[in-house]
Amino acid sequence: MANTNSNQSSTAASEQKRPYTVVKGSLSSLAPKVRSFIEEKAAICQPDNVYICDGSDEENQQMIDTLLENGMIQSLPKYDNCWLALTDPADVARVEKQTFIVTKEKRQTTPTTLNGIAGQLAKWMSPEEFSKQFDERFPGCMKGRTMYAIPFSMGPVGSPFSKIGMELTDSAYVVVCTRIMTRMGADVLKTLGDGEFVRGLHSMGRPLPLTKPLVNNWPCNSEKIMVAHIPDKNEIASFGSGYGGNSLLGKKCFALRFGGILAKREGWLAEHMLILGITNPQGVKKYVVAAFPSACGKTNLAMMTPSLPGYKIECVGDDIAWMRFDSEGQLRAINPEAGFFGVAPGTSMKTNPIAMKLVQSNTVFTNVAKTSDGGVYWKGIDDDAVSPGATITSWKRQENWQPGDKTNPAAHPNARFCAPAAQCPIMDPAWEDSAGVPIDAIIFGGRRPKGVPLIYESFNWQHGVFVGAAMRSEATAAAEHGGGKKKMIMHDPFAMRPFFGYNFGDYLRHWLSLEPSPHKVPKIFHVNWFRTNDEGEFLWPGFGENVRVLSWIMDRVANKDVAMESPIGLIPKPGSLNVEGLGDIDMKELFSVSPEFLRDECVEIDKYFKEQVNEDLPREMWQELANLQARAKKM
Ligand code: GTP
Ligand code: SPV
Ligand code: MN
Repeated sequence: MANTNSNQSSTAASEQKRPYTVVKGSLSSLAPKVRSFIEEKAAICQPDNVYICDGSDEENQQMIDTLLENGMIQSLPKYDNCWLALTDPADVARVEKQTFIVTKEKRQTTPTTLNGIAGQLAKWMSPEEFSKQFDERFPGCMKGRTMYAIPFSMGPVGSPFSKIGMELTDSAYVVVCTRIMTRMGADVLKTLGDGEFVRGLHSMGRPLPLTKPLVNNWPCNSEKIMVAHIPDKNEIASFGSGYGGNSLLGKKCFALRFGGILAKREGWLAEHMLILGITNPQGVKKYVVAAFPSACGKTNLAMMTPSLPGYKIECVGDDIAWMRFDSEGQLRAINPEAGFFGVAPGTSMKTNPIAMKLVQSNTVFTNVAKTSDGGVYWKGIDDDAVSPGATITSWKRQENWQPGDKTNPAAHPNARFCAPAAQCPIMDPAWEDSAGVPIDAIIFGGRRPKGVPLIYESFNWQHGVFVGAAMRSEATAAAEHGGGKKKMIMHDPFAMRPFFGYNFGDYLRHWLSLEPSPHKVPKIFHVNWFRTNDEGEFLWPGFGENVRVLSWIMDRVANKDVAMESPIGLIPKPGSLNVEGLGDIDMKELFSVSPEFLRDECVEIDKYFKEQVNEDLPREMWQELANLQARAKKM
């Protein structure tokens, strides 16, 4: 008894000594590892308050109230429980150049590059350098603010494939969005017990009192952004940005970069892929995954409303897939997320009616425009989004914004909606099944205005891995590339360039290693919805019409004889791709592959492999490149 008492009084004494107040929850009720993580980071960041999140509705309301008070969000009374955040224009996307993996050896992170050329495939930082950069940023970074401790699960709470993380952040916006994007709250702590978890530390980097005024009431420190991953310590440290993948640490940092490292070690896959189920008019259902670079159509495909009668699409996930082979050798996928952080511009009842229905409630919009009757607006939204007489205020708060103003877009091109998956009208019945859904096809794709056909199939698994490795796509607004010009065609292998957590050469070897029996590896395809004519107009209508391509893929999965060889891969035999009712489509141009294009492409891939992967590139990839070169030569 005496012992217990003295313990209690010493705990009480040390709690008094703490320079911060625990305003919600209690440290003493936490498992030792969780508690010491919070205490250790709070001692460094020096917040005024510590708030341990339980994920409840009341708590969420408190966050919303805080954000309203701080002018960080506005209400959108046209909808139900929807909010608009407008950021500092210096903080609008992921920052690729400031994202690092911290390992002892550089080669664990980055492939060997040619003659010291800067690596683009995962940026390395040494532990010493990290320590220095950390000390320049984090000590005292939360002064005057509240540190929120968010327990979250990637994947359904308690499922054997799920993984738990804890994010400490000084942004209530991050709390609100993490509650949408993950399973978050008290249940997670219960399931975790004193187990291991991924440790995320995030700060906007604007302690109080401010040394200069905020822009747009949005705290950030854009000159000092750093998103660092320390796999050896299971830690992520993110500073200076409140936006998307920089601040919602469960998403790209945890589920892709750390997920990838674990997946390599344990023989599974963590990929930047949507997961969907497609049922054809005969009632056959298949699941496919697709990897397209950021802002290249994953969300749209995952929620597609098929134009062909009798087809049904159901959504499992729109951004990240965790996949493993089961004991029968069947590849199975789960979506580790619980929400969508989707691109708003371009979304309409015509292109993505499901998303339009999804965002009518419980949604946080970021950097879209607002109508005077409390609705949202962006480029490509339906005309009736603006009620008669209503005016538009742009994301930069420019009032009376006029449609047609091209210099100042209404919404930022990377404006996003953040909405709970559970309320998506076409979620697949198995979307939370912890066994995952069986995957029968893997699709790669990108924005290729020239040269690349609408659809082709790889000759085999090894060739498919090469197709992934050789992926290129037009740069988009989803990331700040640092100097990257808008319309540049960039390499984006597996749509993972910004998300590799370890050496890309090892990543390729991992993919190649998955082929042998008992694994039944899925067929691999490549699609391109974005080919244009000389006027720059899309040759393919896209969106709901993409079901025609998925239908051909289903035929191939069923081993139907509908493909023929071309130098780039297997393409549809004439008449096998259903284009009935599409009107004037230039099929010849859509499928043409010119020898000049293919030869130039080979030169470019060769240069990239040499410069960026060099000695680390698996021999099989050089062999596939040589095969492609040979096929191009014969044309
Ligand atoms: P991230 O969330 O950044 O990973 O992007 P994503 O891959 O989910 O891309 P998303 O589906 O949000 O699409 C990005 C943009 O491409 C939107 O503006 C869409 O309207 C547009 N888009 C999507 N699918 C198609 C298509 O089939 N054809 C055309 N022309 N545009 C499309
Ligand atoms: C992407 O860029 O691929 C996204 C958005 O899905 S973010 O969460 O910001 O990474
Ligand atoms: Mn993405």
